[in-house]
Amino acid sequence: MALATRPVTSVPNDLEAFWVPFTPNRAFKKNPRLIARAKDMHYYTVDGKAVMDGSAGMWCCNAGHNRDPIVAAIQQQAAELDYPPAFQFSHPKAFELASRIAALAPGDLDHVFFCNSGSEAVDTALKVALAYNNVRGEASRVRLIGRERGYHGVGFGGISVGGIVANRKMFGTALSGVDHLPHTYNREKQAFTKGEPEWGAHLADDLDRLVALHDASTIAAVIVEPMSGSTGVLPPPKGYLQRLRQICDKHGILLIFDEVITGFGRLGHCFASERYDVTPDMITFAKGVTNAAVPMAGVMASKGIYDAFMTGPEHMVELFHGYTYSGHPLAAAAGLATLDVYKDEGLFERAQKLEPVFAEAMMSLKGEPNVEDIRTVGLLAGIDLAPMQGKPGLRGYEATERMYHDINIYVRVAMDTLVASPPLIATENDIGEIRDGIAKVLRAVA
Ligand code: PXG
Repeated sequence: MALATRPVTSVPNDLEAFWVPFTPNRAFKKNPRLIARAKDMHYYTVDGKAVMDGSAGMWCCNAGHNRDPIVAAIQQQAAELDYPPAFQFSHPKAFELASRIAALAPGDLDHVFFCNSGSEAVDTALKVALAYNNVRGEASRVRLIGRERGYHGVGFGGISVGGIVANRKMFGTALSGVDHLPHTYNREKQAFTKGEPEWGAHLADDLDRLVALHDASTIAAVIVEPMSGSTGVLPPPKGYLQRLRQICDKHGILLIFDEVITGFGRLGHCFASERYDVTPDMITFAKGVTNAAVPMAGVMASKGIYDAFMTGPEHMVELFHGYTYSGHPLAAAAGLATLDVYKDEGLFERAQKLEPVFAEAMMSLKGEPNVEDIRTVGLLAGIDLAPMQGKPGLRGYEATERMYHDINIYVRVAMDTLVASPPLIATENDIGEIRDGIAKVLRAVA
């Protein structure tokens, strides 16, 4: 039976128990937005409407939804091996996937530590940075540097180095010894830029200021998203990441790229690191690695970092860290099938080819009501809307409601910014449809 004509999942009659994450629960439960199923570019709501997915879920279903080879791989794995112990034992597919990811990684990032979410990957990378400095005899390097407007998940490590105020202010002081670089967005200098803005590389020099303040001997690592996603798509200014790399090298500071969003094709390469020709010491990834079909994330570390731990008695654990579900068989199977789809369908190259078409389509929304800025890079666009007077976030929330209930399109909204990041399988027609859908939404909330 065709997907859209199958009977729909029933609507639950009690929405109270589920505390919905990052969602206004009372408003949601009065008028819920429930998805029953998905295929390729579309979601299908519980009452059977097709909704164009303009954001690949939450930047994660890069190959489109419910892809047959990925579904089959998960089904087969579930029947074969549900779970082996993740510590002191493992299973073949975890090794196979790690090798495949290492082969895709830039430079000598040859080792993969598996986690289950981007937040865990970030906390893992920060812990590895601290522990690495211990094992190499530089235990005084305890400070971690993040950046304003950065999003690194919701663990205590991630919110500490992160720079989104609402995610931090309710949760005490989190980690101590953290400092932040300035963010790189300046509307006056950068408004309506396609790709990386010309202005702003000098902002990386602020790391020199932090080194002067704290001394390099106290700083373990700098973590940044090569392109800040959650805060509304802020591509790095031209030359900024190279400069950050140089300053880190000068002072023996590790550089971590959080590629949870940018990994697996979003910017037209497997990793943003490739697009910008800057190799960090660690990369965190999640989302696209399994096309979001099973939760999985990880950290890629350089050979130098991994080797530094491989000392001491061989029967002893080298890094006291890991998760029950690190490298879970269902995730590993989904990951292997996903990497095959990316390769067989040339989806990263496809994203690269579509970038100018997508940028043009998104920029053509300039002039629609309340549009204050549009930024595009890869298959990503951030569209800032003027907030309603005295009610920041309300226009954005209304956009989320209207698009689901009336317009049959979905794009992610953060406060008053709309973010489009379509699956990499999108056709030029799909991009046109997403563009027109967004235009309707903008007029509906004018
Ligand atoms: N780092 C980055 C750069 C992220 O974007 C995380 C870490 C955390 O991943 P987990 O798997 O713990 O959620 C993220 C997640 C949005 C949005 O629309 C962004 C994320 C998640 C949900 C929504 O801005 N990014």
